[in-house]
Amino acid sequence: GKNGSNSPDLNIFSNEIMEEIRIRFTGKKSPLQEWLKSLRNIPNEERKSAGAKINELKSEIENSFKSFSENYRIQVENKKLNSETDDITLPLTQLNLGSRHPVMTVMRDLMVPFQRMGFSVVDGPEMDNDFFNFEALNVLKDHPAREMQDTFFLASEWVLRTHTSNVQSHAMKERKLPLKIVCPGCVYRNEFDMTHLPAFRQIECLVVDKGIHMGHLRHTINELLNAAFARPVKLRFRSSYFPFTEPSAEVDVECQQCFGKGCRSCKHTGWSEIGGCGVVNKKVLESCGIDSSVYSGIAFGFGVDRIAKDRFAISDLRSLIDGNVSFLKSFGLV
Ligand code: FA5
Repeated sequence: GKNGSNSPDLNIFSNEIMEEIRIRFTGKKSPLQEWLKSLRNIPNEERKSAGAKINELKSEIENSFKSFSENYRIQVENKKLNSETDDITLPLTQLNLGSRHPVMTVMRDLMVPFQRMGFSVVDGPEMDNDFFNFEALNVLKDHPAREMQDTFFLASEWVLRTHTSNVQSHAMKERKLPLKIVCPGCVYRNEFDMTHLPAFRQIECLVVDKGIHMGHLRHTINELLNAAFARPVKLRFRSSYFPFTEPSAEVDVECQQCFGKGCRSCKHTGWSEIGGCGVVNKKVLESCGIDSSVYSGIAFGFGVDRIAKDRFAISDLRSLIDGNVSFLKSFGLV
């Protein structure tokens, strides 16, 4: 080493060179080994102490080589570390994982049975002509049913769709029969309170084929809602009115907080309204050019945000959209 010290000079010595030197001094052909061999030529009484001395010398040499190579390793490592700019010893900052929005959790879960039952997923325009959102669905101008949905009007004949039922009219006019479609999407209404959002999501379902009836409707709704709530739920079909279905019903799910007993969340009714359904009105089939003496259809449209509200016991729908991160984080990755 430099100045007689044991610290290796990285520029002069490499590990390979040092190894060569070590072998020369302690290896099989080294003078040390020769001395050990020549021990047999000296008298018995001196052999033991001479052997011990040679071995002592040998281990001294080996130790200094060992400490040299250890120092060498440390220096190489330090040189490498000093040349690196990343400090791998810094503690990790906490990873900020996101969480799944409860409405997306419901949306994901309720699509599963549709996949299994072989439905096609169909998209529709959020900005649509009055014709598809209303007229084609038998919601005529001046019809009081127009008042049922607070419409955002755009230019002249254009509206923000008030329900995903507009996809029904597009599909029946533009697609080949039979139809077996499901349409998830955003819809818009001019209202805002604890149970009403101005922009919310619906899931629409439409089946048009020969021999389709109420039984298919009930079964499909059952499958869908059990998946959407991730547990079996009790349903109630309440007779109602929609211009595009006849007969029509509103679907209620047993309140998931009081299980029918009545509480504040269900306004003491024991039930929560989720959506509407019915057998497609013959007038609608005919106006879309479908022969209603051959084909029949069923349809329903549910509020996805309302399902999320009930499933996760959220008291105010508005908390789904006000961007409070700690509220959203409380759902984790459901
Ligand atoms: C309709 O929109 C019909 N198109 C449903 C339908 C489809 C009936 C096919 C028959 C055949 P309604 O206006 O009741 O119906 O809305 C359906 C559901 O959307 C409601 O039950 C509710 O769960 C949800 N919903 C309605 N308005 C809002 C709102 N402002 N915010 C959140 N959810 C809403």
